[in-house]
Amino acid sequence: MQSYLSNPINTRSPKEIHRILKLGDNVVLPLQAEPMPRKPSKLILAGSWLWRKIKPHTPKLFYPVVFIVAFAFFYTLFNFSSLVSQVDAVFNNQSQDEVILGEDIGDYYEWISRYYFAVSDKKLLSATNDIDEDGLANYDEFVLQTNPTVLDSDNDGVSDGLEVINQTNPWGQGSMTQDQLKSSEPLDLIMINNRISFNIANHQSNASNNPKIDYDLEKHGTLSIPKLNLQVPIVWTKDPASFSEDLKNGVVHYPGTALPGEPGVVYIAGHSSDYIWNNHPYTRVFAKLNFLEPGDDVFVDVTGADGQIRNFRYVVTEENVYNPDDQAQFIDDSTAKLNLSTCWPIGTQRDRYVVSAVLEGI
Ligand SMILES: [Ca+2]
Ligand SMILES: [Ca+2]
Repeated sequence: MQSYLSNPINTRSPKEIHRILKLGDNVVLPLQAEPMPRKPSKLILAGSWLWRKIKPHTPKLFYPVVFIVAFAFFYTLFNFSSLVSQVDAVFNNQSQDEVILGEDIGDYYEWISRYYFAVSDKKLLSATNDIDEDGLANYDEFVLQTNPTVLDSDNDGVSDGLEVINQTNPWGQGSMTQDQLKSSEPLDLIMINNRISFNIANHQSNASNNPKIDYDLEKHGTLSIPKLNLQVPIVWTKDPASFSEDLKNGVVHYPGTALPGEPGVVYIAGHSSDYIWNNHPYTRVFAKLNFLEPGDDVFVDVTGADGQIRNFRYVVTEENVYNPDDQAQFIDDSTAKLNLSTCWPIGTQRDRYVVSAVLEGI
């Protein structure tokens, strides 16, 4: 007889095991593990610990909690718009300076405070302000490390702004150094050029006593040059800071220069080129200004304070090339003159090409 030992139990079939143990053939042995007790999470432990601590004090805490919740509710209800504007200010309302300066903002304020010790006038210290009227905004001066309080840092008779346009060294003789050239690359030369001319024109006009005709300068004028098949809005600019924007809407009249029909020089500038990323209809509006000849007609429309449109006819007399800061292009008290101006040669900011016309009247 075969012993159990010679035939270990683990080699037998389940049916055989059932027979030995006197179990039925179809019995299935229950095989259920005891469920493991779940360990409470740290959060629940912390919560229950806190509750044990707070529970004896709940009657005392009830009223303060109700008060805080009610206060928060009514504060939000009554101050909703101001809360929204606060949040909006944090996320959206960056100042113009913050946008221009970006991560340079700390370095910029540290730099300009060396020149304006204990001055906190934001307008004076603003990145777009041109305190010394050399055509370079404070941020341009920061980039070039020129003095924002001095028009001509090296005292050679050429303003810092004009040195930048001419690519000469604002701190000494000769051309810009390689470092200066590299620093000046991101500067907006068109804007610098416009500021230079604006500042000169503004000084000129403040000194003159031209009688002023009452116009509605909120409404754009119109410049028409039949020979160039050109009709374009005239924006009566008030501030050099808005030059770049105004030039996207037409040609600009320099504030302070004469108005149409007045004695003196009506100075109007337009683009002959613009940066490639400035995509607007007036990027090359004055690119063909040099095709005008003596005797050609130029018409200017302007709206009077009474709402009536007045039309003036000017006739071309001469064409000249000036430096952007040459006062001669803004001064002529002998007659009523219109100067149409654009940057020259095309694609550069070096000079101003100026077509002059005198008032004929119609
Ligand atoms: Ca300046
Ligand atoms: Ca200089």
